[in-house]
Amino acid sequence: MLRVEHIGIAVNKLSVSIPLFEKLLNTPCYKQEEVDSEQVQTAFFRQGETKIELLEATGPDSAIAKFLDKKGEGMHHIAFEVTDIYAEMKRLQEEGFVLLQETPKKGADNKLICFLHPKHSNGVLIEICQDIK
Ligand code: CMX
Repeated sequence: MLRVEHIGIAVNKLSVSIPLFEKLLNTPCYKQEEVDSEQVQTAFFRQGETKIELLEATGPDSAIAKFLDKKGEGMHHIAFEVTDIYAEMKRLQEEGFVLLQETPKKGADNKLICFLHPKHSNGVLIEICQDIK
């Protein structure tokens, strides 16, 4: 793992949380992007070497909608950048972690991504990601 690439935070309304995080971080939201496959609308902030990703659900079947229903707003996942996502998925599987995808999928911010089930990582949803070149 190279670094924490971003921290994902589930929010009810980006229209409320974007100005809140702009004030908190004292930096503008630099990008918003809808990810149809995940049924989410995202908003990104740079914070030094890492990013904050706010996530609003765009449909009832979204993982974010389910998370908000169950737990309410808050930290949703930590994403680690990797150099070779296929090799890292193989390594993590061999170490006993449970991958939520068999092959990487396209995520926000031009990335290939894969999630690990939180039940096998101390209740923390982990994403690994790699830039699509
Ligand atoms: N962090 C920690 N625990 C979580 C969690 C999260 N983000 N989301 C769910 N859980 C917990 C649930 O509370 C539940 O705990 P209990 O068994 O103690 O009740 C457990 O994980 C399993 O939950 P589940 O009801 O069996 O399954 P869900 O339908 O809630 O799915 C998960 C959970 C992680 C498998 C699903 O959310 C998933 O596949 N996530 C990956 C994709 C994703 O999160 N996409 C949105 C972000 C996209 C982006 O960043 O662009």
